[in-house]
Amino acid sequence: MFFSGRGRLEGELRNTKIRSSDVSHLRILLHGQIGVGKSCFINSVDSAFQHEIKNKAGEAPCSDKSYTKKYKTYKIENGNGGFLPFVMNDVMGLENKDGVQTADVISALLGHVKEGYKFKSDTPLKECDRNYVSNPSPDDKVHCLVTVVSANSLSLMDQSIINKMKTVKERANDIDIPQIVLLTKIDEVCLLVKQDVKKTYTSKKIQEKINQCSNMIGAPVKFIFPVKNYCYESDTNDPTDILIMLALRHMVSAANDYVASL
Ligand SMILES: Nc1nc2c(ncn2[C@@H]2O[C@H](COP(=O)(O)OP(=O)(O)OP(=O)(O)O)[C@@H](O)[C@H]2O)c(=O)[nH]1
Ligand SMILES: [Mg+2]
Repeated sequence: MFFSGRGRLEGELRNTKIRSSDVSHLRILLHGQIGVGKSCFINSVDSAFQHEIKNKAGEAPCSDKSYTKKYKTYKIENGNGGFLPFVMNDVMGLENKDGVQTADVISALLGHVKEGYKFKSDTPLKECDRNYVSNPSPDDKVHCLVTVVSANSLSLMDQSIINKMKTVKERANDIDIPQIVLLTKIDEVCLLVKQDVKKTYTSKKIQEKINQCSNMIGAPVKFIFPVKNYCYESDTNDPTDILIMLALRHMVSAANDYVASL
Protein backbone atom coordinates (compact mmCIF):
# COMPACT_ATOMS: atom_id res chain seq x y z
CA MET A 1 0.00 0.00 0.00
CA PHE A 2 2.80 2.39 0.95
CA PHE A 3 4.81 1.64 -2.14
CA SER A 4 2.49 2.94 -4.80
CA GLY A 5 1.45 6.44 -5.70
CA ARG A 6 4.89 7.90 -6.25
CA GLY A 7 3.50 10.22 -8.97
CA ARG A 8 0.74 11.47 -6.67
CA LEU A 9 3.23 12.23 -3.89
CA GLU A 10 5.54 14.06 -6.29
CA GLY A 11 2.60 16.04 -7.69
CA GLU A 12 1.38 17.02 -4.21
CA LEU A 13 4.85 18.23 -3.26
CA ARG A 14 5.42 20.10 -6.53
CA ASN A 15 2.05 21.86 -6.25
CA THR A 16 2.19 22.80 -2.57
CA LYS A 17 0.68 26.25 -2.06
CA ILE A 18 2.30 28.18 0.75
CA ARG A 19 -0.36 29.13 3.29
CA SER A 20 1.12 32.50 4.20
CA SER A 21 1.81 35.57 2.08
CA ASP A 22 4.69 36.51 4.39
CA VAL A 23 7.00 33.73 3.23
CA SER A 24 8.22 32.83 -0.25
CA HIS A 25 9.42 29.33 0.70
CA LEU A 26 9.11 26.82 3.53
CA ARG A 27 12.46 26.36 5.24
CA ILE A 28 13.43 22.92 6.57
CA LEU A 29 16.51 22.58 8.80
CA LEU A 30 18.31 19.26 9.24
CA HIS A 31 20.54 18.69 12.24
CA GLY A 32 22.09 15.68 13.93
CA GLN A 33 25.30 13.84 14.61
CA ILE A 34 28.24 13.86 12.20
CA GLY A 35 27.91 11.48 9.27
CA VAL A 36 24.28 10.45 9.78
CA GLY A 37 23.27 11.43 6.24
CA LYS A 38 21.96 15.00 6.52
CA SER A 39 23.61 16.22 3.30
CA CYS A 40 22.88 12.90 1.65
CA PHE A 41 19.15 13.36 2.37
CA ILE A 42 19.19 16.78 0.67
CA ASN A 43 20.92 15.17 -2.33
CA SER A 44 18.40 12.32 -2.23
CA VAL A 45 15.46 14.76 -2.32
CA ASP A 46 17.07 16.53 -5.28
CA SER A 47 17.69 13.17 -6.99
CA ALA A 48 14.08 12.05 -6.45
CA PHE A 49 12.71 15.22 -8.10
CA GLN A 50 15.26 15.36 -10.93
CA HIS A 51 14.93 11.60 -11.60
CA GLU A 52 18.72 11.23 -11.55
CA ILE A 53 21.40 11.04 -8.88
CA LYS A 54 22.48 14.50 -7.72
CA ASN A 55 25.19 15.65 -5.36
CA LYS A 56 24.75 19.38 -4.69
CA ALA A 57 25.31 19.10 -0.96
CA GLY A 58 28.72 17.48 -0.49
CA GLU A 59 28.76 14.17 1.37
CA ALA A 60 31.33 12.84 3.77
CA PRO A 61 33.41 9.83 2.72
CA CYS A 62 33.82 8.58 6.33
CA SER A 63 35.21 10.75 9.04
CA ASP A 64 34.89 11.74 12.66
CA LYS A 65 34.89 15.42 11.66
CA SER A 66 31.91 17.13 10.09
CA TYR A 67 32.13 17.38 6.32
CA THR A 68 29.53 20.15 6.16
CA LYS A 69 30.99 23.35 7.52
CA LYS A 70 28.99 26.14 5.89
CA TYR A 71 25.41 27.21 6.33
CA LYS A 72 23.89 26.86 2.90
CA THR A 73 20.35 26.90 1.51
CA TYR A 74 19.50 24.25 -1.06
CA LYS A 75 16.71 24.84 -3.55
CA ILE A 76 15.25 22.13 -5.73
CA GLU A 77 14.66 22.96 -9.41
CA ASN A 78 11.11 22.41 -10.62
CA GLY A 79 12.03 21.84 -14.28
CA ASN A 80 10.38 25.07 -15.51
CA GLY A 81 13.21 27.42 -14.62
CA GLY A 82 11.86 27.87 -11.08
CA PHE A 83 12.15 26.10 -7.76
CA LEU A 84 9.96 23.96 -5.52
CA PRO A 85 8.19 25.83 -2.67
CA PHE A 86 10.53 24.54 0.03
CA VAL A 87 14.23 24.98 0.75
CA MET A 88 16.54 22.86 2.89
CA ASN A 89 19.50 23.68 5.10
CA ASP A 90 21.83 21.40 6.95
CA VAL A 91 24.32 22.40 9.59
CA MET A 92 27.68 21.08 10.67
CA GLY A 93 27.19 17.78 12.56
CA LEU A 94 26.82 17.55 16.34
CA GLU A 95 29.80 15.97 18.04
CA ASN A 96 31.52 16.12 21.39
CA LYS A 97 34.66 17.93 20.23
CA ASP A 98 34.67 18.91 16.59
CA GLY A 99 30.99 19.49 15.95
CA VAL A 100 28.64 22.42 15.71
CA GLN A 101 27.78 24.39 18.83
CA THR A 102 24.23 23.76 20.06
CA ALA A 103 23.76 27.53 20.26
CA ASP A 104 24.52 27.76 16.53
CA VAL A 105 21.82 25.24 15.65
CA ILE A 106 19.39 27.34 17.69
CA SER A 107 20.62 30.51 15.94
CA ALA A 108 19.97 28.82 12.58
CA LEU A 109 16.51 27.83 13.79
CA LEU A 110 15.72 31.45 14.57
CA GLY A 111 17.11 32.73 11.27
CA HIS A 112 20.16 34.46 12.73
CA VAL A 113 22.81 32.64 10.67
CA LYS A 114 23.88 34.33 7.44
CA GLU A 115 24.08 32.26 4.28
CA GLY A 116 27.64 31.00 3.77
CA TYR A 117 28.65 31.28 7.44
CA LYS A 118 31.40 28.81 8.29
CA PHE A 119 30.61 27.17 11.63
CA LYS A 120 33.32 27.12 14.26
CA SER A 121 33.37 24.14 16.59
CA ASP A 122 35.00 26.10 19.41
CA THR A 123 32.84 29.25 19.51
CA PRO A 124 29.21 30.00 18.76
CA LEU A 125 28.17 32.79 16.40
CA LYS A 126 27.90 36.02 18.38
CA GLU A 127 25.46 38.88 17.94
CA CYS A 128 28.31 41.25 17.11
CA ASP A 129 29.55 39.04 14.25
CA ARG A 130 28.90 40.28 10.69
CA ASN A 131 27.46 36.81 9.95
CA TYR A 132 24.76 37.28 12.60
CA VAL A 133 21.40 38.30 11.12
CA SER A 134 19.91 40.58 13.75
CA ASN A 135 16.46 41.01 12.24
CA PRO A 136 15.64 37.79 10.41
CA SER A 137 12.76 37.89 7.95
CA PRO A 138 10.03 35.22 8.06
CA ASP A 139 11.86 33.63 5.09
CA ASP A 140 15.13 33.36 7.05
CA LYS A 141 13.49 31.52 9.95
CA VAL A 142 13.12 27.75 10.03
CA HIS A 143 9.60 26.35 9.64
CA CYS A 144 10.31 22.69 10.34
CA LEU A 145 13.15 21.14 12.33
CA VAL A 146 14.36 17.70 11.32
CA THR A 147 16.52 15.66 13.67
CA VAL A 148 18.50 13.15 11.66
CA VAL A 149 19.50 9.89 13.35
CA SER A 150 21.27 6.94 11.78
CA ALA A 151 19.67 3.54 12.41
CA ASN A 152 23.05 1.82 12.46
CA SER A 153 24.60 4.02 15.13
CA LEU A 154 21.59 4.52 17.44
CA SER A 155 22.90 2.12 20.05
CA LEU A 156 26.30 3.83 20.04
CA MET A 157 24.97 7.34 20.54
CA ASP A 158 26.62 9.22 23.35
CA GLN A 159 24.31 10.64 26.04
CA SER A 160 25.97 14.05 25.59
CA ILE A 161 24.90 14.12 21.91
CA ILE A 162 21.36 13.12 22.87
CA ASN A 163 21.33 15.94 25.43
CA LYS A 164 22.44 18.42 22.76
CA MET A 165 19.62 17.25 20.51
CA LYS A 166 17.16 17.62 23.37
CA THR A 167 18.32 21.20 24.00
CA VAL A 168 17.61 22.12 20.37
CA LYS A 169 14.30 20.25 20.50
CA GLU A 170 13.20 22.13 23.62
CA ARG A 171 14.01 25.49 22.02
CA ALA A 172 12.00 24.52 18.94
CA ASN A 173 9.15 23.41 21.22
CA ASP A 174 9.19 26.77 23.02
CA ILE A 175 8.51 28.58 19.78
CA ASP A 176 6.17 25.91 18.36
CA ILE A 177 8.35 24.96 15.40
CA PRO A 178 7.18 21.54 14.20
CA GLN A 179 9.69 18.71 14.42
CA ILE A 180 10.20 15.38 12.82
CA VAL A 181 12.86 12.69 12.98
CA LEU A 182 14.51 11.11 9.98
CA LEU A 183 15.89 7.62 10.57
CA THR A 184 18.56 7.06 7.90
CA LYS A 185 20.74 4.11 6.88
CA ILE A 186 17.93 1.59 7.38
CA ASP A 187 19.63 -0.55 4.72
CA GLU A 188 22.57 -0.98 7.07
CA VAL A 189 20.52 -2.55 9.85
CA CYS A 190 18.24 -4.84 7.84
CA LEU A 191 19.44 -7.04 5.00
CA LEU A 192 15.85 -7.52 3.78
CA VAL A 193 15.50 -3.76 3.37
CA LYS A 194 18.89 -3.49 1.72
CA GLN A 195 17.73 -6.03 -0.85
CA ASP A 196 14.25 -4.54 -1.19
CA VAL A 197 13.33 -1.12 0.23
CA LYS A 198 9.64 -2.08 -0.02
CA LYS A 199 10.18 -4.29 3.06
CA THR A 200 10.70 -1.22 5.27
CA TYR A 201 7.27 -1.19 6.88
CA THR A 202 7.14 -4.95 7.46
CA SER A 203 10.68 -5.28 8.81
CA LYS A 204 10.75 -6.10 12.54
CA LYS A 205 14.27 -4.75 12.76
CA ILE A 206 13.23 -1.34 11.41
CA GLN A 207 10.22 -1.23 13.76
CA GLU A 208 12.59 -2.03 16.62
CA LYS A 209 14.91 0.81 15.57
CA ILE A 210 11.99 3.25 15.31
CA ASN A 211 10.91 2.33 18.86
CA GLN A 212 14.47 2.61 20.15
CA CYS A 213 14.83 6.01 18.50
CA SER A 214 11.51 7.15 19.97
CA ASN A 215 12.63 6.19 23.50
CA MET A 216 16.08 7.69 23.14
CA ILE A 217 15.18 11.09 21.82
CA GLY A 218 11.66 11.35 23.11
CA ALA A 219 9.81 11.65 19.80
CA PRO A 220 6.46 10.04 18.99
CA VAL A 221 6.80 7.00 16.70
CA LYS A 222 4.46 8.54 14.11
CA PHE A 223 6.92 11.42 13.62
CA ILE A 224 9.88 9.14 12.91
CA PHE A 225 10.38 8.53 9.20
CA PRO A 226 12.67 5.74 8.02
CA VAL A 227 14.60 6.49 4.81
CA LYS A 228 17.29 4.98 2.70
CA ASN A 229 19.29 7.72 1.07
CA TYR A 230 20.80 7.44 -2.37
CA CYS A 231 24.38 6.63 -1.52
CA TYR A 232 25.57 3.85 -3.84
CA GLU A 233 22.92 3.78 -6.59
CA SER A 234 23.58 5.11 -10.08
CA ASP A 235 19.90 5.72 -10.76
CA THR A 236 16.76 6.53 -8.78
CA ASN A 237 13.95 4.02 -8.13
CA ASP A 238 10.32 4.33 -7.01
CA PRO A 239 10.45 2.62 -3.57
CA THR A 240 13.41 4.73 -2.43
CA ASP A 241 11.78 7.90 -3.83
CA ILE A 242 8.55 7.06 -2.01
CA LEU A 243 10.19 6.80 1.43
CA ILE A 244 12.02 10.08 0.81
CA MET A 245 8.85 11.82 -0.40
CA LEU A 246 6.70 10.47 2.47
CA ALA A 247 9.12 12.02 4.94
CA LEU A 248 9.32 15.21 2.91
CA ARG A 249 5.55 15.50 2.59
CA HIS A 250 5.27 15.49 6.36
CA MET A 251 8.00 18.14 6.72
CA VAL A 252 6.42 20.39 4.09
CA SER A 253 2.90 19.99 5.45
CA ALA A 254 4.03 20.67 9.05
CA ALA A 255 6.03 23.71 7.89
CA ASN A 256 3.00 24.97 5.96
CA ASP A 257 0.69 24.59 8.98
CA TYR A 258 3.27 26.47 11.01
CA VAL A 259 3.59 29.46 8.67
CA ALA A 260 -0.21 29.63 8.39
CA SER A 261 -0.40 29.93 12.18
CA LEU A 262 2.07 32.84 12.47
N1 LIG B 1 24.10 2.86 3.47
C1 LIG B 1 23.72 4.13 3.63
N2 LIG B 1 24.65 5.10 3.68
C2 LIG B 1 24.24 6.38 3.83
C3 LIG B 1 22.85 6.72 3.97
N3 LIG B 1 22.78 8.07 4.14
C4 LIG B 1 24.04 8.54 4.10
N4 LIG B 1 24.93 7.53 3.92
C5 LIG B 1 26.40 7.64 3.83
O1 LIG B 1 26.87 8.19 5.05
C6 LIG B 1 27.99 9.04 4.82
C7 LIG B 1 27.76 10.39 5.48
O2 LIG B 1 26.69 11.06 4.84
P1 LIG B 1 26.55 12.66 4.86
O3 LIG B 1 25.29 13.01 4.17
O4 LIG B 1 27.78 13.32 4.38
O5 LIG B 1 26.41 12.90 6.41
P2 LIG B 1 26.21 14.29 7.17
O6 LIG B 1 25.21 14.03 8.24
O7 LIG B 1 25.91 15.39 6.21
O8 LIG B 1 27.66 14.48 7.82
P3 LIG B 1 28.45 15.82 8.26
O9 LIG B 1 28.27 16.89 7.24
O10 LIG B 1 29.87 15.34 8.34
O11 LIG B 1 27.91 16.19 9.61
C8 LIG B 1 28.15 9.13 3.29
O12 LIG B 1 29.21 8.28 2.91
C9 LIG B 1 26.83 8.64 2.76
O13 LIG B 1 26.94 8.02 1.50
C10 LIG B 1 21.87 5.67 3.92
O14 LIG B 1 20.65 5.87 4.03
N5 LIG B 1 22.38 4.40 3.74
MG1 LIG C 1 26.90 17.11 5.73
